[in-house]
Amino acid sequence: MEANHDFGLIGLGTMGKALLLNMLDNGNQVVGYNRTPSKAQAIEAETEGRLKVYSDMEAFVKSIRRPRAIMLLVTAGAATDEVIEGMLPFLEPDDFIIDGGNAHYRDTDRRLKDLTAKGFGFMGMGVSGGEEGARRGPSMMPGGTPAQYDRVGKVLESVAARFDGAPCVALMGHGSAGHYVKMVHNGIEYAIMQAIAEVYDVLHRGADHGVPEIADLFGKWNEGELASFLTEITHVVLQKRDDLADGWLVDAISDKAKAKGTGKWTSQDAFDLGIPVPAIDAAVSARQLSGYKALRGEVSAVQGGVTGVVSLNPDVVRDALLATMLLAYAQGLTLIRTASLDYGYETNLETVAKVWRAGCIIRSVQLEPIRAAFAANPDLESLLLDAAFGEKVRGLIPSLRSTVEAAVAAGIPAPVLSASLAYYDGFRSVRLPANVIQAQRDFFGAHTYERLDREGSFHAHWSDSSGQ
Ligand code: NBP
Repeated sequence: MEANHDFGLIGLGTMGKALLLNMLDNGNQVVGYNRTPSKAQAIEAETEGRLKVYSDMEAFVKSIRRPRAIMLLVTAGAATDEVIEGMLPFLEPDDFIIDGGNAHYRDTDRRLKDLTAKGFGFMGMGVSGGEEGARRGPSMMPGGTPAQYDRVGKVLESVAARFDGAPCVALMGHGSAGHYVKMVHNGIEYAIMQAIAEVYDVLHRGADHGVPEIADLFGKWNEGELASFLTEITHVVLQKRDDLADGWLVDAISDKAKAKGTGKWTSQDAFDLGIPVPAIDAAVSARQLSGYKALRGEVSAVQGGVTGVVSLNPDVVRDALLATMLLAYAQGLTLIRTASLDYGYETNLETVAKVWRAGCIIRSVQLEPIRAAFAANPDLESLLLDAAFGEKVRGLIPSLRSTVEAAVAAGIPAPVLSASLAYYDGFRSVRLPANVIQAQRDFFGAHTYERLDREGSFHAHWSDSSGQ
């Protein structure tokens, strides 16, 4: 059989099919594989012979020129291992696999080690933008070596989203850096989505604004500093009428949100690294709490429901949302910085902000100034230390504080807005009450404490502290 393709893609589900069609449209010699033959045939029929799609792995692999480059877009976890195992017998030295699924970065580390030992190349790559992004231009976050990137850079750059002409794909660093950056991208996504939902709740339940009014606000906000993919789609979502009943679709949708785990992984890894990302933690918990719909009903029957009223100028709420969005980026990027140092990724944060400016779910007009902040100081430990970013956040904080105060007073939960404010207040506190924690730990566990006025570890005999 003649090998007449340059790039193969396995897994033509939502993302894989869209990305492969995008590659095809951009002049790449690509070939597809899908496990279920009927889907493979349907895609071939749809593309009227322009695309070959196999469901025979050997024939698929052999149709690609050596050394081969094959991308996977299958469900993360066991399915990815299964697909890799299934293709190994047909691979030859120097063939190269790119996993574009949402793999956990530790799985990527493992696969990289295993496949390198077997003489194959392997790269973990985050892909963001959903189906529409994959079809029209995603943001892509590969990890690996410059030589590996060179092997696939051309095809990736031909399909990536563009910002001011620059493709939204670049090397995120060594090893599993690409999947790490994608994981944190998703963590930030969780925080911003939840913040938008909280703002909706404050306006809807608290301030009695109707769905169309809130839709108009999001439309207006999307023309200014809040312009972002998530603001834009919220504007569209809130304008959608229900096809099955009277009213707005959003009112008919169950208030239980599901999750696939990338937000939780971000929090878990941030805990391991000792980096606070409280907005992401709060967003993960909020989704989990939303799942307890029946229990919420029972507790509400016993404790009473939310009855408070919020009186706020919508511009204040807008600024609260913008502050929260900026603080979510700040938390996520500090986490990536630490992971890069601890895991040896050598990630360039300017490059991360660069590829997030278009194509991905967390794209917003705020990412260009963030890129500029890291261009000016690549080692910036916190965006709050950048003069322009810091000044912007400082100006928005009174609005965030008013919004959180109003939500708290009304009994409307706003966990991400509140956690973001506490993050900001925590970092601008020269003195925090952790002295009390140190004292308590020393009291019950003789864990010792440090002092402000001298070096060393100290232990107090607390039980004889009768006033001395
Ligand atoms: P889908 O569920 O739409 O498609 C999954 C694909 O994996 C199908 O082609 C399926 O083949 C294939 N597959 C599975 Br499942 N098990 C397989 C196996 N054992 N052997 C061979 N093929 C197998 O997922 P998707 O939404 O396209 O997501 C794909 C990846 O991209 C995931 O890792 C996801 O986390 C990531 N991602 C998704 C999005 C998004 O917005 N959906 C965004 C960014 C990243 P079949 O047709 O035979 O069942």
